Amino acid sequence: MSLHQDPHWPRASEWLADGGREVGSLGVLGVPLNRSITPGACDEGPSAIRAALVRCSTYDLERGYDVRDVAVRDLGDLTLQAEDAEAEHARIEAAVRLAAEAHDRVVVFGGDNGLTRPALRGAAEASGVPLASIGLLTLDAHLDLRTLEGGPINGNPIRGLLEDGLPGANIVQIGLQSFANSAAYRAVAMEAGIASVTMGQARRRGLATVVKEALDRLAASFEAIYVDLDLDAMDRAFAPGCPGSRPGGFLPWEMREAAFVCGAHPKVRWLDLVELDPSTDIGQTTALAAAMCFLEFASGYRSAL
Ligand SMILES: [Mn+2]
Repeated sequence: MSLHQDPHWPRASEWLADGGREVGSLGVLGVPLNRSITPGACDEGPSAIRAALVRCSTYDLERGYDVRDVAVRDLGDLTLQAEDAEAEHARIEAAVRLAAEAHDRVVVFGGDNGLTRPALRGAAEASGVPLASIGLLTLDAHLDLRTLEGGPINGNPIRGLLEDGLPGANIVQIGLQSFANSAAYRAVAMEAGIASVTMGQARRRGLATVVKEALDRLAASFEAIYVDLDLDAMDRAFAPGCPGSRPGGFLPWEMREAAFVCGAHPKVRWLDLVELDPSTDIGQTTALAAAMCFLEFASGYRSAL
């Protein structure tokens, strides 16, 4: 089946492939990391997000921006197969550092959530400021503070970053869910001074509102902000392609709004979209949500230029 071509309906996939116009500088890197606690196919995540972009246009009708204005560069996907976790992390860190040196903003298509640790480290190196000056916002159902014994996995990137020297006071976690975390790891978060907004709190106040507040608070103290957008913060019905999604999560429109707010914030330099496992996705539901969060982030960035 050949794709319908319409010069009056530019596809987001074409924008990503062609490079856009001249405003700003956005780099996109695929990181097909697949070391989940739940065995799966997160390594197919980057290509699934790219495939979903074929079904999206570049026009943000809601706000009047066209992301085609943004200069984008697709840096392709890292090769990670047949390496141990430490070697993979080193490759991810180096690749994100290069991407962040060359681009004003970087979006990473995951890959499981384990990539957040080396990606943030690489981004921080590129920015030339110490970890202590980097803020981290996670949109995630989970604390991701599991113990590091047994090596890095998708359940311990935040624990790893604490270990690396990112102070807990630099971290805000939004979307934490009941029955998806443990008291022991909640205590680790409290002890480290990590701020949190639970799913219920975010729902009552509005996700976009709490994200904006968190970013402004981090921006007051830190030089640059990394956003880890774990798609499993979404409701299970809208994220069947995430092993960790549960009933009661955010709705896709809330995640999209939050992604726009992040893109529009002057200190948010880096975003990852993680935990998409296309092998359990249904009708591209999760992949399309990921693709649209990416486009919302790009539109937010466009709005701020
Ligand atoms: Mn996570």
